[in-house]
Amino acid sequence: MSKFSEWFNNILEEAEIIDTRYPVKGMHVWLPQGFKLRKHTLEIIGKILDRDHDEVQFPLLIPEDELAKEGIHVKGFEDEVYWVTHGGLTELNKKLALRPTSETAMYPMFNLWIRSHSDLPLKIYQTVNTFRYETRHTRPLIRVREITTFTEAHTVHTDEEGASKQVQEALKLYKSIFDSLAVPYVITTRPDWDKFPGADYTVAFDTLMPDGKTLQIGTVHNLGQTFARTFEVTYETESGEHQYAYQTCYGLSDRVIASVIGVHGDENGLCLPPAVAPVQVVIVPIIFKKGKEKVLEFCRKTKETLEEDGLRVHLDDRDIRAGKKYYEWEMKGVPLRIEIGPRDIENGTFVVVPRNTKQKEFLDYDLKKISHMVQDKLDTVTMEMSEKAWKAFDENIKTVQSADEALKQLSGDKGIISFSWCGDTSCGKDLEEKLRVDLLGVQEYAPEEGTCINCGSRGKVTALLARTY
Ligand code: 5CA
Ligand code: ZN
Repeated sequence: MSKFSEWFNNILEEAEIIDTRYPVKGMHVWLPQGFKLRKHTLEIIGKILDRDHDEVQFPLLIPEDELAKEGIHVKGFEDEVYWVTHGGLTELNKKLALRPTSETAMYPMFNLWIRSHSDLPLKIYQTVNTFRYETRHTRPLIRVREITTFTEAHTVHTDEEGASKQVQEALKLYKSIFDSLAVPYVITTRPDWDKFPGADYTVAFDTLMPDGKTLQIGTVHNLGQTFARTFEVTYETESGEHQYAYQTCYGLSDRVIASVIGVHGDENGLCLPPAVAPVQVVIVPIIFKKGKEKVLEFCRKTKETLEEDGLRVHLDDRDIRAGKKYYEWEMKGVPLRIEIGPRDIENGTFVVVPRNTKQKEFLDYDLKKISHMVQDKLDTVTMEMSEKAWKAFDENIKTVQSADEALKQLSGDKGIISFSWCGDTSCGKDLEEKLRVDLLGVQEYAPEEGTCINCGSRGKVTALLARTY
């Protein structure tokens, strides 16, 4: 196990995010702290999607014949599907699949819902659990067999332009989601051999874990008319013709939460962006025998005021050493600690310590202004976390001129490697095999210059490769 894997598994347990001891491989229990982190992450995702998508919910079970309808799609998922074969003791005459994703659950309904061009565009999403019998090494949140936090959006358009515009729109939405979480990313168009089964093309977001391996944290697929033809998703044009629609879909998973944990964490534990931290501010009273009640009174008033202004606050008034409390809340990733002691009250000050810098600072205590001041501090934390994460990320993208140079880089710090590629499938696959890496894909607006680092012919695109999760 790599040092990062060990850290990751450890912190999930110590910070009470999930319990991995559930007796089904790849399926875990969300604990109260983790569930809150998940809830706030979903709030961010939901708020952004709600701008122009409607939230819906489809059933978990998909009839075998629907799942099987789209040949390429089912081929991509056939070895990953869980099947329900019995109802009690009765064998079902039609097997039911636990959804690995919901195209084949939704599109037969789209067929019923969509009549005319005026029904389009249709933009919906749902957040559900999906099931994939992953054969590669499972890891909590990163590669699970029950994806508990699958947010899948599906859109339908009258024409090709509508669908490709929606892909760009989805990329924008996902950027703002990851920006809110201060998680850096690269966006690439996946090579053909790695696109979503049934898609015309797939655009993916990848971030970097501290061990130098990338993690795919979101994908946007242009489905073209493939599914529309299979499921007869058609509409009547203004002039009365019947036409196949164009579709897109895009999804996020538990990996978004894994990336928040992995990207920002440090040797002291979690470091959570304020937007998703279950507790945003912890107040630790500094108590001596004398004046204890007064300090607690101040702390309570502070908590009340901050909460009234919408912050998530915890007052830790346990009868243990303050140092022990600091250590625990740091480990849990609380973005800001407030300390109030008798001397602060005398001086009209209080102490703030941001989790990311641990730099102690004295501020003037004024109940009327305190929420504003604390919010300001939290905004600074977010900004600094984002800057730090992006800096580390950018430093780990290296441009190489040869396959040897790439290999050398991969044996050291790993990270993301940018290179000139001819774009040829057999060359790309050969390179993947030789270096034991994944070709992430082609970067947008990539310059057409240089020499392919693998085959030596003219480089047509800038591509990225990495060791991946
Ligand atoms: N229907 C499309 C769009 S929702 C779809 O299923 N796309 S997907 O297969 O690419 O999955 C969406 C995202 O889920 C991926 O970007 C990936 O980050 C994540 N994901 C896929 N498999 C797993 C898994 N076993 N555990 C955790 N996350 C996963
Ligand atoms: Zn080549």
